[in-house]
Amino acid sequence: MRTEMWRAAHRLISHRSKNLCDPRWNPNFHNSIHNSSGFTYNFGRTCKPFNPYLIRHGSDVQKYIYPTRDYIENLHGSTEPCYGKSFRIQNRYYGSASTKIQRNPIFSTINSDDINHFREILGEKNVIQDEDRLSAANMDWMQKYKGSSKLLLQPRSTEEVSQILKYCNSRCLAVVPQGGNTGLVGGSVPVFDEVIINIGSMNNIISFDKVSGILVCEAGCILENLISFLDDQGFIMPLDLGAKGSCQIGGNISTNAGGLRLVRYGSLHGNVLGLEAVLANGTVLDMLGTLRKDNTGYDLKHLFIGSEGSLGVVTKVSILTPPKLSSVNVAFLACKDYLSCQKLLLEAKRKLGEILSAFEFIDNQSFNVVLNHLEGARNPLPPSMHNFYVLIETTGSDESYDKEKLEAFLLHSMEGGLVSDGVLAQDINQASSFWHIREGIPESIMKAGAVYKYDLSIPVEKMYDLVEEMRVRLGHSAKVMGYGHLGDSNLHLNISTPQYDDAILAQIEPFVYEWTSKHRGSISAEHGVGLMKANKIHYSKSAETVQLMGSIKKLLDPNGILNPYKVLPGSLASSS
Ligand code: FAD
Ligand code: 2HG
Ligand code: ZN
Repeated sequence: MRTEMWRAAHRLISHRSKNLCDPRWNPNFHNSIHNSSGFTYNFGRTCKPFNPYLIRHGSDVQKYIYPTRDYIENLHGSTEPCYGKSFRIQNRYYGSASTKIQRNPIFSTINSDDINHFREILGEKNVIQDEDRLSAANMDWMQKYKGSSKLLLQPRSTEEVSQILKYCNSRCLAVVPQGGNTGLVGGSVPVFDEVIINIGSMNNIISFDKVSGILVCEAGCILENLISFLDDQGFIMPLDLGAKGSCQIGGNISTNAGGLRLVRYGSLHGNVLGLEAVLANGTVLDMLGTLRKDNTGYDLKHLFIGSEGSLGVVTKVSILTPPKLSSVNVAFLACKDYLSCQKLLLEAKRKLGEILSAFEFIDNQSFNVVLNHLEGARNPLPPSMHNFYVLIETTGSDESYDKEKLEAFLLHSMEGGLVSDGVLAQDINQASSFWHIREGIPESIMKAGAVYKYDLSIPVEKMYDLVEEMRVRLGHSAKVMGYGHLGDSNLHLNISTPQYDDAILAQIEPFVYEWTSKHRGSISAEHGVGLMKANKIHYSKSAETVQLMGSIKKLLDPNGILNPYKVLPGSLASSS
C-alpha cells in the first residue's frame, strides 16, 4: 500500500511541468483577428472543433436527442392585442405536462408592415426570415426548448437596437435577445413567436488599456475571440467556459456566467466595470464606465448582470482583465471518496493560496460518460477506476516558486491519503487534454441520451448527498452524475435517461428544488432561471424579493416585451 502510494506520488512529481500559457487554448485554432493599427478589431465567427453551436447540429446528437415537448396550438379564435391584430391562442408544454404556458394575448403578431419597417432600419440582409436560420435560432443547445419565431433581426449598432426596441414596444411585439444560444435553461430561444434579436454583428473591440487591463467592447464579441485578442496583449479574460467558441460576452453578462475561473477571479459582478444597455422603449442607458471605484448613487449596471435579457439588451461592456501569468500547471487527481475531495479543496486553498486558479470535480459516472462519448478523450490515469477525479490548475508568475508549492501540496495530499493517484501535465497538450475531459462533460452527456440538468449552489459538505439520494430515488431507471465547480460550491447534477419521461421527471422535481431550498442552496448557481425555473424562483428567493423584482421589471419594461415567460413567475412578469 505504502509502496503504491509513493509510486503514485512519484508519477506526480516526476512529470515536471513546463510553463503552460493558457493550457485551455487550442494551439490549432486560427482566428480571424487582424492586429491592425489602433484598437479596433473586427471578429468573424470562429469555427473550431469543440464548438457547442456546431455540435448541436451534429448527426450523433440529432440521433439521441428527442426532448422537445410538442406544443399545442388551440385555435380558439382571436383576442385583442395592443393594436388590434388578431392572433391564435397557443399553449406550450415544457418539462412536465403541468408546466403549461399560454401565449400572452397582449402581444401582437408580425405583419408585412413590420417586416418593411425593420428592413428600412436594418437593411434587407439583416432581417432574416430564412427557414434554416430561423430553425437554428428557435432551438436551444440542448434541443429541449423550441420556439416558432418567424423573424430574426441582426442590428449592427446600438442605435439600430434602440430603433428596433422602440418600434417593438410601440407595437407590443415580444422579443428575445439571443447571444451564442448556448444557454442551458431555455432563456435564449422564443417560447412562441417572439422576434429574435441577435447582436452577433456588433463584435468590435472598442479599446484596450494595457496599463489598467480594461477592455471595452461590443456585446456581440464571442468569448473565445476576446480570449485570443487578450492573449496577444498579455492578458486573459476573468471568465472561461466550455461554450467559449460560441457564447457572446453580452450573453455571459446577461446570465452572469460563472465558469472555470470564478474561484480565482470572482464573478462578473466584480469584473464588469460598466455597460451600455438598451431598454424596452429604446432608451440607451450609458453606464459604460471604466472606473474601478464609482459610488455615485445606485450602481444600476448590476441589474443587467444576470437578468437574462428581461430588462434590456446589453450592447457594450467594459471589463477588467487580469494579466496573463507565465506559469500555469494542471494536475488531474483521483480521490477515493467525496470527503477526500472536500479536504483536498481545503488543503488547496491553504497550501496553494493565491496561485489556485481552478478546482473542478468529476464523479466516476460523469467520467465514464466522457470516456465513452467524447471524441479524443483518454483516461490520463492507469485504467483502474476511482470514485472521484479532481482537476486543479495553478497560475502564477514564478515557475520555481509555483512548482515548489504545488509539489509540496501534492506530496502532502498523497501522504495524507487525500489523493489516490494523479498526473501533472508535462506540456500544453497534456494540460489541454485534461481540460478537454472537464469541458467535454456536457457534450458527452448530450450524446448519451436525454438529460435533466440542475445547476445548484449547495454548501460543499452537503453537495454530494443530493447526488446519492437521487441515485437511491431513481434506482436503475436513470444514470445520475455529479460534477462541477467544487471550488465555488457549484454542483452540476445531470440525470441521463434513454429518453424523456414525465414519470422520471416527477421523481426528480420538485424533490431536487425542495432539497436545495432546505439546505439553503440556490436552484441556479450560474446558468440562470430562464424558462425552466421561472416558476421555481421562490425556492431560492423570498416572496418580498421576487415581488420587488416584478416591480423593477414593470418599471423598466411596462409592456413586458423583453424575454417574456422567463426569469419571473408569469403572474409577475407579464403586463396586464
Ligand atoms: P444565450 O444562450 O444566447 O442567452 C442566454 C440568456 O442571455 C438569454 O436569456 C438571452 O435572452 C440573454 N442574452 C443574450 N445576449 C444578450 C444581450 N446582448 N443582452 C441581453 N440579454 C442577452 N455557463 C456558466 O455559467 N458556466 C459554465 O461553465 C458554462 N459552461 C457551458 C458549457 C457548455 C458546453 C454549454 C453549452 C453551456 C455552458 N454554460 C455555462 C451556459 C452558457 O454558455 C452561458 O450561460 C453563457 O453565458 C450564455 O451565453 P450566450 O451568448 O450563448 O447567451
Ligand atoms: C459546465 O460547468 C457547465 O460544464 C455546464 O456549466 C454544466 O451541463 C451542465 O450541467
Ligand atoms: Zn458550470
